[in-house]
This record gives sequence, C-alpha cells and structure tokens, in this order.
Amino acid sequence: MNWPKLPFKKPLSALLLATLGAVVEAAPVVQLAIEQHRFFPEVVTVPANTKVKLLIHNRDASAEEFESFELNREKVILGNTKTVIYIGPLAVGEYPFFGEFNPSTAQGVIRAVDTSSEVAP
Ligand SMILES: [Cu+2]
Repeated sequence: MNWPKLPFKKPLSALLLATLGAVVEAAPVVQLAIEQHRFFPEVVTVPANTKVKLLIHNRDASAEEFESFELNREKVILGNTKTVIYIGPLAVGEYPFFGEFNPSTAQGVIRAVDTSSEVAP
C-alpha cells in the first residue's frame, strides 16, 4: 500500500503506539457497591503503586457522593447507576472514604498493600 507523504504521519504513529500501550497496561478493576447507605466491602484492598479502576455500583434509589480527602476524590453517583473512579498509584497505607450524603453509615477505607514480594506459584 502506498502511504501518502503527509506531514502528520509520524505523530499519528506515535499516537497509535501510545494507545496500544494504554490498552496493554489496563488498570485492574476493583468493584464496590453501595447498598442501604453502606459500602460493600467497607475495606477495599488494592495493590500499592498501581493505578486502579474503582467501579462503584450504587444499588440504592437515592444518590450518594463518594468522597475521600486522602484520595482527593469526590463524585456523585446517582441512584441505581454505576460510575468509575481511577485512584492511585498509591503508596502502601490506608485511605478512608465516605458517602457524603450518608456519612453516619457510609464509611470505608482503601487499603493499599505491597504485592511485589508475592512468590509466584
Ligand atoms: Cu463532597
């Protein structure tokens, strides 16, 4: 095939490679549910030093707001909808979060753990 000699050929190739790279390094998905104004699970373990995709399913009819000062995240999740929040890469440690609309019950913590020392089977 004869490619046209256009000035943007190289930038396009670079963009394609970057896109492929992003697909290969897709963030692990961690699921979290909201039900009766509580988070399930309330302790969410994620790998440290890794970008993680939090998939949050609000099973309540009312909206909730996922909020965390430690994670610098804040997002409203309408009733009976799902949303995605990317977190990390996080240092090893605990990062509390809560539901701002129901803080007396909706409390949880992200626990980032070191998985680099795990022994392969
Ligand atoms: Cu808020």
